[in-house]
Amino acid sequence: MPFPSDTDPDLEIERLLADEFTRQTTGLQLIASENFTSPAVMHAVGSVLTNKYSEGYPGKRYYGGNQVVDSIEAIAIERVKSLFGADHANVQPHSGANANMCAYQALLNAGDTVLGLSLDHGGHLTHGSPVNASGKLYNFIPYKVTPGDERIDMDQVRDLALKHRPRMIVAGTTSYPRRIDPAPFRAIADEVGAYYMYDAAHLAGLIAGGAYPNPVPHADVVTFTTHKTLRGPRGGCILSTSEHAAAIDKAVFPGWQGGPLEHVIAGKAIAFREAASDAFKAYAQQVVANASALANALARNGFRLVSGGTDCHLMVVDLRPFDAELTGKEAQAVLDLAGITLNKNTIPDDPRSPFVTSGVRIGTPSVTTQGMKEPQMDTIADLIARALRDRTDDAKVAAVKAEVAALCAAFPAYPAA
Ligand code: DSN
Repeated sequence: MPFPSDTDPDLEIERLLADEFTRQTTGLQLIASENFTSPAVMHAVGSVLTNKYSEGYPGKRYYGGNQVVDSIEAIAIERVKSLFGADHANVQPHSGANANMCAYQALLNAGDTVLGLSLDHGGHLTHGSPVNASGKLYNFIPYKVTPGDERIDMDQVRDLALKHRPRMIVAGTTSYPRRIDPAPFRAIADEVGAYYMYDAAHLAGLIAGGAYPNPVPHADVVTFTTHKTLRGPRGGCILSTSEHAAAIDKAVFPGWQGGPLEHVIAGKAIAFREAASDAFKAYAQQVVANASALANALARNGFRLVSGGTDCHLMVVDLRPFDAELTGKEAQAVLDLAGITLNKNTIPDDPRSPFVTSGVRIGTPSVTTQGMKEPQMDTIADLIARALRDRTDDAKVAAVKAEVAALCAAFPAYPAA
């Protein structure tokens, strides 16, 4: 087991850690933004680096004793620049949300106009949701997917850009299943004199593994999280052109953050090395192949896939054709009982509220890390359909849970544990 078991004297937290280890490894983890990071990454995140303060950047710190930390952060920076072909990298953002806010602070003034994909059409809170600081500090204009094909409409993006003359256009998604071509956003940004930021939080691992188009050659700034498809520790990162390097670094520290989490940065460095391997390339391709197989199998079971399918690691499933009464909220709760973890999700123009929803979002990064392939995706689709169809029958839901546990035992997330 990758966790020591005797470090909390009263064992209360240790017991809960063990419970969570059991939950993660005996159930199917289908949340599209989660993954199983490696024991090497967890070792770094649980290391003595958590004791160290290191405000500043390698070679320019405000505290002493940062010789080792400087080496670690410099390695992380070089590895991630090489991985994505970027001029500049800042590995200090504590999260993807922080990375986005730092990028805005670096390039925008309060009140500036920005285009971003609407949250309920697959964007992110930090792409201008009115309840988020991004929506309060900046004048976000949302673009949406087209009702007919449920894909981003580049004509609409261009029309909005010409009408509102934004200072920045944000591409990138959290629940959009289709491929985004990064080049047309650049062309529109150039046409109206806007910066182009790409939020690759969900897609970073697929991009690193060559399974999704790389926005780095096109965008001014690319932000991402390190813990989703990239399979690293929980955290954020910003890549940029050399032109914006100083502004980005200043926005992260002292702009938004204080002391960096160097234990997490060490974990990021390890994950960046892992993501540069041939094995990771094969992994990224398999994540996409598995998502496609799972989407097809769900469709065969009577579910509707938003946009008709997927080109990436996730799909958004409209539950209504399967069962008009079934909400995303109920599906999430029933599947939890069956050991299948996913999240309720709005579908475009959902008639139900975001707390109830008509859909669920499903992703394949975690099960692919476990070594599952297309045949197991057929099995997972069948298990989901059975649990939802028989949701009022406790014995049938329990039977699904037992099959889920058997499947996970055959594909352990941490074989050495
Ligand atoms: N919470 C993340 C997700 O699940 O997509 C986005 O921040």
